[in-house]
Amino acid sequence: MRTADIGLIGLAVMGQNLVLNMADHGYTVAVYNRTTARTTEFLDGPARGTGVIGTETIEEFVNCLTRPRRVMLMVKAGGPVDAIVNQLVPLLDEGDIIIDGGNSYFEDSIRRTMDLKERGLRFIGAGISGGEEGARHGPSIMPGGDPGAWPHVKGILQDIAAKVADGTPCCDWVGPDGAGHYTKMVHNGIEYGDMQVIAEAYHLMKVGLGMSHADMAAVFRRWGDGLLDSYLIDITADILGHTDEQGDPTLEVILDAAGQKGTGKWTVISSLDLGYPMTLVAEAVYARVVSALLDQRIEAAGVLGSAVDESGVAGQEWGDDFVDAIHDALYASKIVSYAQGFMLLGAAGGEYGWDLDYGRIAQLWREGCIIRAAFLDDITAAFARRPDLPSLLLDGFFTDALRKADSGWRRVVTAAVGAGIPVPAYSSALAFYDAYRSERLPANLIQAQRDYFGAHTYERIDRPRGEFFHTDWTRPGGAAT
Ligand code: NBP
Repeated sequence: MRTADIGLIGLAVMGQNLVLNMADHGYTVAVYNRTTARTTEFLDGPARGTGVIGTETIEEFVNCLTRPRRVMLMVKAGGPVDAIVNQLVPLLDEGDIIIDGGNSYFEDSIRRTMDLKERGLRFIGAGISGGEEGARHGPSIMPGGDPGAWPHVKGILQDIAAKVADGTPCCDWVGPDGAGHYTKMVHNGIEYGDMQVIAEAYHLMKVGLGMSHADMAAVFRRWGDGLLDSYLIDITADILGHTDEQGDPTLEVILDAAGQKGTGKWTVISSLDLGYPMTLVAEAVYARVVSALLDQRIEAAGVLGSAVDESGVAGQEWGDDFVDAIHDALYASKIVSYAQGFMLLGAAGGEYGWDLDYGRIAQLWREGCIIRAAFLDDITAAFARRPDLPSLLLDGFFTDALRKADSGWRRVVTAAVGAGIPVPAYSSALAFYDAYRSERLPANLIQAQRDYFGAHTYERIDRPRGEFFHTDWTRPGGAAT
């Protein structure tokens, strides 16, 4: 019987492409899929001639793996992962390894690492990004889980991962239990933010400045050669330049109701749980939610009247260099978004006991994944300068970048508000930036109100932290206690 270096379960789009990627790198892969027809189609189609071993039962699959067995799951996240794990457990031996490469919720990965450890098995929750193309030719891989498993899968996962220019793989050990899937979740949250800041630029150029699609595509191409050099900017230029058979922009026939699969929402929920601001990603998630209220929006546009004049009239006052100001608003907002993302990773590291290497995480995202961007090198450099940097906004490079972008950013938000063009990501990022750099905020009033109606007490600026006071607010000069 032929033996396989690794086995993969789940032959949908991601699984098939990862198998072909592994085969390209000289690994023999055994495959199993719940629906056998899919396995047969794969073996007769894309996998023909690759040496991939097809199996029809999970027992046959397990029996052809070299030890310790390495089983990668690429099935739908949630129940299907537990279903397959439960089928595998009785068939595996001590020390065997299960790698979940799907978009699993990090708390499930924490649970699975513990449960499988108790059964003598080793679990890895590996976030994988890059979609079909990444899976086939080199994704970003963020593995976490049982550290004892890592040496046994490191070679394969780093071989199939994307590489940065110097050959460093976009795959490295992130940390224990759920750390890999948490990092992937934050990656996806940031992806929501990146997409929204680009969408706002398009909206301002289209309905504010009345620019043609060819001109907008050219702007995004130019931006892609500069500070904003990234995959999402490049594909946006392609999308804006795409026309149908009649020569009309394809983009404009696409219904403006955005979908989502939930990882952005998970990121925001975690940020609320940990008490850390993820305001830009939250706005990006809500922007999709608002877009999906299509029927209500159409009714409201009739009743309330849309503020947006699509003729480009709004932008007549905005000045010739307004496109440069949009660039600055986008760049500054992106800096805020990543600063928030890394602050959240820091908070999660503290909460869950993960010793995360933030500079290395930025490099895991440098190639292969959807948020890949030159900008990530600046983040790695910032954490090299100061590994315990509390926020990217405190690093000199980003401080300078924000100072330079400041006036354009404010100009864009002000103009957009004046014209009734929603820019939730740019404006919330600006609000966060202004709050973050304020020595004093009006939270003293919030504390006073809380104390007034609920006797929640407050701390004083002239006394050490941790001493709490209460005022009887209904009596003039009421006693402080
Ligand atoms: P899907 O998420 O669409 O999952 C389909 C696979 O899950 C099929 O192989 C299916 O088997 C299997 N499956 C299901 Br559904 N329920 C099962 C069960 N109870 N027991 C066994 N197998 C079951 O596939 P995908 O789009 O390739 O994504 C795989 C994972 O990778 C997901 O977690 C996804 O979120 C993640 N991911 C996807 C992308 C992407 O671009 N698509 C990118 C990054 C990460 P069947 O053939 O018998 O129905």
